[in-house]
Amino acid sequence: MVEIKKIIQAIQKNKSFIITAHMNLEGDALGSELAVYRMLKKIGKKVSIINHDHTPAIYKFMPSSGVVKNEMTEEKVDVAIVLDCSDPYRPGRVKDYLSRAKLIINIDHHISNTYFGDINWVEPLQSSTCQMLYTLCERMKLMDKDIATCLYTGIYTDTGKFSYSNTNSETHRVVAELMDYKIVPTAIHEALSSVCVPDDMSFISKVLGSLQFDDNQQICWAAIDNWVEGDYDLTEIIFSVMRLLKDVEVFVLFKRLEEKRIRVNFRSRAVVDVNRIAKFFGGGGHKRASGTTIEDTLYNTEKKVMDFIKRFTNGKAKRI
Ligand SMILES: [Mn+2]
Repeated sequence: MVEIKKIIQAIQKNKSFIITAHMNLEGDALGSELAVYRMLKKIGKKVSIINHDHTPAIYKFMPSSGVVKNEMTEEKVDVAIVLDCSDPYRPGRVKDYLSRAKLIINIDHHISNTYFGDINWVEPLQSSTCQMLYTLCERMKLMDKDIATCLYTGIYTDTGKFSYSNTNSETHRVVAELMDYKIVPTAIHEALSSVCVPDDMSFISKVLGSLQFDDNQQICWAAIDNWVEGDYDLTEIIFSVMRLLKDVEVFVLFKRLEEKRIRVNFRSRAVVDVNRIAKFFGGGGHKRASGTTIEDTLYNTEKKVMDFIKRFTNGKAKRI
């Protein structure tokens, strides 16, 4: 692994760093950022985390979560470390700050990664960016309980609590090592499982009441015209209920963020490559989880995406 060596050298040689990850922060993005932040702090580097979005409430239990900023105050910085991002647009507004860095390090596990950095460490077979960072952290001999807590959180969320197909023996070996640092998995599980407030429940029930299906009942979707980004991200909750449907292969959520700005999330159970579907519409991600944002009305977006998926799967998602 030549890239990991280059990254360690770049960290040792340079003094000031910014860290960022993708918009719509989740466990792997934040866990990666906070782990790298603490690693760099431990060896005396000047470092800040800058994100497009505010930190969702459920992740505030992570050590150092309070240091995250939304604006960059530094004029120049030696290195920008971009985590869990398949392309340089995923950090949203923070993309404009990347030119203030002399060097960009791209660490990611998305198969759709565009190798946009000066150093690109990309491993699509790894469950999460946090699983990759475990190796970096151990090589640098910087692991401690707080870093282990952040890394465990990212692996836990990106593997759907160790249930998705990206979970392999290496994932469990890494988690076993992390547990040796006396992290408290039950507390992490509790923090990540208490994920909404009463108002969210009625919203979720309306979405579930509006689910639509293709003729073969293998594709399930919902078009939501009043999506509000609240304290809690309801996307995964809704998908987790949709996944209870036997024999459904593809799950899609259309979320109207603005009149002509629709976030589309794709999930598949076992067969359909939803990364290819997202890519067709300018997005990306993984084979089993991907997304894109489309500048059009909710009605038009739903129609063109669903037409495409039905053609793509030939009406028989199981046989693809
Ligand atoms: Mn990830």
